[in-house]
Order: sequence, then structure tokens, then C-alpha cells
Amino acid sequence: MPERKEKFYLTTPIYYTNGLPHVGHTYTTVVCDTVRRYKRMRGYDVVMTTGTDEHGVNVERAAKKAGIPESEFVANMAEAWRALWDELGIAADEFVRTTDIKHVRAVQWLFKLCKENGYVYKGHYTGQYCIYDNAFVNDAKPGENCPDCGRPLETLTEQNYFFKLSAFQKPLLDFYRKNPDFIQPESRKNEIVTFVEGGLKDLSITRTTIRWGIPVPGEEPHVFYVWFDALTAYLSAVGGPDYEKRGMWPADVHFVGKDIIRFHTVYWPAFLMAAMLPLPKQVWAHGWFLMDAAKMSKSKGNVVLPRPIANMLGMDALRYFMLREVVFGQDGNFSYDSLVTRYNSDLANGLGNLASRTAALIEKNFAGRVPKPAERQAQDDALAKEAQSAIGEVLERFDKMEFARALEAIWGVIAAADKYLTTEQPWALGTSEADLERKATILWTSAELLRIVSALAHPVLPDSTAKVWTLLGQTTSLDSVELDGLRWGQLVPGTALGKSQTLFPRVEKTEAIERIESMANEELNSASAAPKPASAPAAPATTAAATAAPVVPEKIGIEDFAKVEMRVGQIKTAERIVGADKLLKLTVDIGTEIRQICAGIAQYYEPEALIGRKVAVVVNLAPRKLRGVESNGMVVAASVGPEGRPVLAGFLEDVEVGARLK
Ligand code: ME8
Repeated sequence: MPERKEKFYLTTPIYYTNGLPHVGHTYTTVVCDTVRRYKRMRGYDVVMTTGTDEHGVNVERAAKKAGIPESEFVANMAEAWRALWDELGIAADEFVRTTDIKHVRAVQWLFKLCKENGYVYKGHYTGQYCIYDNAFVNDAKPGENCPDCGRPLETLTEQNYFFKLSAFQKPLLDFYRKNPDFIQPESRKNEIVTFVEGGLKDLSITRTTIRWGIPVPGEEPHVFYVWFDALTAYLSAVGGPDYEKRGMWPADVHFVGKDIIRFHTVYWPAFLMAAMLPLPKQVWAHGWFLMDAAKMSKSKGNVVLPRPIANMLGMDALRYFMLREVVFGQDGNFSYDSLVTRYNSDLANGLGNLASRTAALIEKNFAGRVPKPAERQAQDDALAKEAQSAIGEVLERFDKMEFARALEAIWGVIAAADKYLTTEQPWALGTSEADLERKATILWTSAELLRIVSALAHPVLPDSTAKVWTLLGQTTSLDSVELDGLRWGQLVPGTALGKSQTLFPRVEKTEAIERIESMANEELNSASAAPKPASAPAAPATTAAATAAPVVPEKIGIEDFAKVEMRVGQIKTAERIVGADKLLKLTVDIGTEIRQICAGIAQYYEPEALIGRKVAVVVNLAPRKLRGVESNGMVVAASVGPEGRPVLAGFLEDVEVGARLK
């Protein structure tokens, strides 16, 4: 652990604003957020930057298609990206937009430095240009397709400002040699070194054919070309020209996908060298998330959306799956099947089950207080040893960005604890003094193991581990726990357990996948049908908030309608959900049982005013999780006005609770 707080600055790419964020973007961002949380728990002063790349031809075209000004288009998009990151528990410290004035100033400042130092000149350029990737393709011939996205290239001649990239071949090669960890993973380093050794051509960094960009001061109509603009965002987020004041630059690590490694390890250090500014310490390029063996991408249209997954299984499930399933650095396949399988096996049956079993037994046998362990037996010591040595291993794995291995080590301990409980059978012990002592030792051991596991897994599963932490009666915030001080044996006997809650309810695979897919379709439809490009948040469990595309519905037969079981329900309790502005958590009496239902009405109804109110409830809807809270049914509401204000359906006459609507 650093003695004084050392700084750690990390970034995600600045994402293009011409499409919805998908699981690929989510992956880089979740990785970055995990490392951010981890470093904080190691005592660093951490800043994480993400943001949106808002200039260029694609945005110009997309805004035109949407029929709105570019500035409005990008503002909507930036909001949609920001909202999604919030929902996924991503706590970036800086969200930089390339249309921010502070960014504009930073780009113009960087250009001035490069120019003053003699690395910028005016010239003409004719080349093959991919408008989708915003890049000239060196050596391509007219009529060829883009080697990256496969779409036709366009021939372009322009007067441009050029950056003397050719002057940086040797300085870059020297830099790579002196900083062997700069390019990660190691396997990608050779690719870059070979590229630079092959010779570097000067780079055009401004355009006159694009309107939507940052102007080159005094040189209009020149605007900065996408990469000179975008890369500077990392610096503008932490002070731009005043970067020294903030003390965060240079970046400790830029996380990127392998598609943009060259821009980050060749262009970016060269721009900074030219400006005589400090260089980032590391660029980490991970592999692709593939869907049906092809790279998931907006242009191919084979994307998986993160929000429906988070709504159904909780954001932690998505975060866990992405980091556990793929070896960081390599490509990995995305499949709903493996997502739900992992959810049920590792989260519901693994961590969730261990937590609920342990808490229930402590509740039952020790009145909800952590028991005092008595004499330890060899198997208790063995488990303690395993957990203690996992701490060291997990920290080492996280340090090396081996997320899958770190999680494997944590889940290895969970499995050992599960086995321990099954063998020791604390539930089968009686009430004699010896039995009670043994029970106390076993349950303390199990609870202590859970405490360790929660702290270790917190960077990946921030929401659910915090719940386990509270369940174990821990009052400090888990975020502020220092991993370096984590040791076996710190769980204080006598601590009162917190309120128990279901962490990961088991789901039926087919139903869960259908539900996720249908929410994803709804989101894609609403995004493509809406006049604005922003991805509307997924509909909570009320028809009022449904934002489906205005397609003409097919007529259905009475037998289809009969499949929907609607009953009169009476609201018993209503409360707001922390962190979910739109949702209320209701308990509703439907005649045969009391159901927990989440409804997207929080902005329009006060919880207290709902108690006792009779509502129409769809009772045979598959349960799902909204913002991590289980919702078992749907309250029916009208959607009123352009903003879709929910108005609860009700009855003018008194009706019996449980009566069926037909
Ligand atoms: O390139 N698998 O933005 P972008 C894994 N604006 N990661 C993926 C992925 C996939 N299938 N698809 C996308 C840009 N990503 C520029 C960046 S930075 C100064 C400017 C992730 O919206 C991955 O991190 O196309 C990739 O590098 C990034 O999204 C590309 O995002």
C-alpha cells in the first residue's frame, strides 16, 4: 500500500455517439470501473474518465437523418451513455464530451504546442477514406473496401494540416524499449513494434470537408480530424493546459479494445512527444466480445444490449459474467445461455446461497448475532488458511488484470465453504453445550469467510457484495475498506446481522432469456422509432412506461388475451428504491398471496398515497429484477401524453381483491 495517497488515473475510450452502447463498450467500461474500485480499495487517489466522441462525418449524417441539429443529437446521445453507465454501477469521476468547451480549448492548445515545436505543416492529401471509421486507409486503392469494416472507401483530396509522425519512428521505438510494460498484453507489443519499424507516414490531422468538428483557430474551415480531437480528451478531462494543477496526468492506464491500439500506442505518444508533454504509462488492449463468432458491432447490427440483462439479472450479474467468462486480452463469445448458467451456478447457488444459508442459521441459532467461535478443529483451520491465502492471490491477479483468475480464486473459496457446511452440517447439531460451541465455530467461520469474499469481490460486484457486507452487520462502507488490511479473524463476535435479503433469485433459463430478448427488442425498437437517438431506459414493470415502437399491432384471438391473467390487487406498502428515481417497490395483495412488484411510477405518485389503493395487476408475468430488486408481476397504468406519464388503472366501484379481469 502506498504510504501517502498515490494517484492513479485510468480511462476508457471516448465512445462514438452514433449508436447505442452495447455489451462490447460495456466490457471496457466495466473493466475500467473494476480497476478503479480495486485501486481505491488499495489506498490510491483514483480518477477514472469515460466520455463521448461527438465529432465527425458519422454524427453529421446521423443527426441529419434524425432531423435535429448536431448539438442536440450529441447531447441526447451523451445523456443516454451517461444514464446507462449509472445504471450499471459505473462510477466514473469524469465524463468528457468532445464538444465541451474545456476539451475544445485543450485540443487547440495541444495543436499550438505541436506547431510551435515544428511538428505541424500544411499540405495536400488525396487518399482512400473510410467514413465509417473516420480514417484514411494508407495504401488502399480506389474502389477498394475498408480492411476494418469491409465497406466501400471514398477518394478524398483535401488541404490538411499534417503532423510529422515520420519524425517519431526512433523516439517511439526507444520509448517502447525503455518502457516494456507500455503496451499490454505483451502479444500486441510485437504487432506495434513491427508496424513502427516498417516506417511511419505523416498524418493528416485536420479536414476542410467536415463541418462538424473543432475549428483550428484562425484557419477556418479547417477542423480537427477525429483522432487528434478524441485522444486529447484524456488530457482535457484532467485539466488540459492546467493538467499540472490537478496532478493526475499522465494516465496510468488507458483501457481500449484492440481495434484502436495503434491510435493509442503510436499516434497518441507521438502527439505528446511533439508537445513535450508526459506520456501515458500503459495502454491495455483487450479482445472482442463476439456474437455468433463475429465481432459485436453497431455497424453489423449484431449487438447485445446491457440494460435488459441488468434489468433481468442485476447489474452485478452482467459485470461478473463479462469478467469471469473471458480471459482479459483475448476474444470471448457472448451467449445468453452461458450468462444465465453462470448466474444460476455461481451467483444464485454460489455466493447467494452461502450468504442466505449462513445468515439464516445465525438468525435461528444465535438470535441474529455473530457467534463467538470456540475451539477450532483442523477443518476450520484449513478453510481459514484457504481464505487467507486467497487474499494474496486475488490481489496479485487483480494487479495483473487477470480478472477471470481473481474471480476463480474467490469462487474457489466459496465452493470450499459450501463443502465445509455440507460436511459439518451445523443444522444437524443439537443444543448441548458442546454442540452449541461447535455450531458457533462453524457459523463464525462461514460468516468470516463471507466477509473476506465480499471485500475481495467488491470491485467486480459492487452492489451485491455491499448487501452481504450489510447482512454481516458491517457498518463501514465497503468501498472504503482497505484490502491491504484485510485479514482472517476480524469478524467481531456479537455483531448483529443486518436485514436479510435475496441476493440472486434463481431464474428459469428459457424464461429469463426470452425476457431479456424481448426487453432488448423493445429497447432497439424504441431507439429506432424515436425521433431522438437516445436509448430510452428500459420499461419498468408498468405498461405506463413502455416505450415500444409505434408499430401497428396484429389482432389477437381471445385465447391470446386469456393467457394474460389480470387480477384486482390492493397495495399494502410502497417505498422508493435508492438509486432508482423512477421505481417504487410495492407489496400488493392479489387475493391468494402478497406480491412484491416494482412499478415505474415514482415520479408521479407519492408512496404513502398509494397504500390501500386497488389496482389492476398482471399476475402471471415471469418475475424479473429491476435495478436489482425482484418484481413479480406488473401494475397496469395508462401512458398519458408525450412523456408517457403513468396513470394507474383503477375501479369506480368497490371490487373484491383477487377478482379476475376479463
Ligand atoms: O473507437 N468487444 O469509439 P467506439 C469488446 N471514438 N469491446 C468492444 C466491442 C466488442 N465487440 N465493440 C466496441 C472509438 N468495444 C473512438 C475511440 S478514444 C480516444 C476514441 C469497445 O464507440 C472497445 O473498447 O467505436 C473499443 O475499442 C471501443 O469500444 C470502440 O468504441
